[in-house]
Amino acid sequence: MASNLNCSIEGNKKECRGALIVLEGLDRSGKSSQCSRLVSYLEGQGIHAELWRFPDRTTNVGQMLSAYLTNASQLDDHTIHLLFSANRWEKRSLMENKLKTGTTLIVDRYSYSGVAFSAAKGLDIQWCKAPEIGLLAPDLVAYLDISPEKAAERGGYGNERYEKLEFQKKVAESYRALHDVSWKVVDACQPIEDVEKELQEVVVDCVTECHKGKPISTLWYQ
Ligand code: DGP
Repeated sequence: MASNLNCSIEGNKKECRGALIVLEGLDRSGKSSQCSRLVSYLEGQGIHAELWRFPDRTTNVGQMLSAYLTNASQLDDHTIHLLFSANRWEKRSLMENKLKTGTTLIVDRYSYSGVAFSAAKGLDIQWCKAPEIGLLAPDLVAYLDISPEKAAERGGYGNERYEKLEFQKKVAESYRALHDVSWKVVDACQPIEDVEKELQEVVVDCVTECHKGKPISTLWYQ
């Protein structure tokens, strides 16, 4: 089955694009490890995949975000929200090119983090969603589900701005308000290999659908 997914675009005959797959969840839910594992797995199956993450701290905007997250700078909540969104917008056309030329993107956080973290501060959820309109819609959102308390037990948080139990509880509430039935919710408290296996199955199905020509769409769905 895997080799059938290895798409060839020779002669531009075969409809083939990569999938946009987003992993979301609280801090310490295991997203980053699972994203890396997924990319290795897909590559092993002959599916070209890249690991992406937001915020992308390498750009000018990303450096402002990094300074904010490490408490080196202070910014109004609305301002930082728009900067997080800008950080996704500055990558939009590259993402689209990658997808169209057959690369599957495994993305560690996306617009859902943008909305969940700002709504957790009390900003209106519709206002938070607005700047994300027109970004590429993921073909799959996988949510690594863990309680804030359990996540906090995992080796502790670092020193960044949002890594506090009380705030993570509010983020969890925002994710609950934001999620819909299309999300694949995975119990992140299972052994790491079980989480990995569950993700592999849905991701391969999603990549297959995209290779068959599922159109690229934009946010938001509803
Ligand atoms: P990470 O590099 O995944 O550890 O993310 C850094 C922190 O930034 C983490 O606490 C989650 C938060 N974050 C990620 N994306 C966004 C966003 O779009 N908006 C806001 N407000 N916070 C975000």
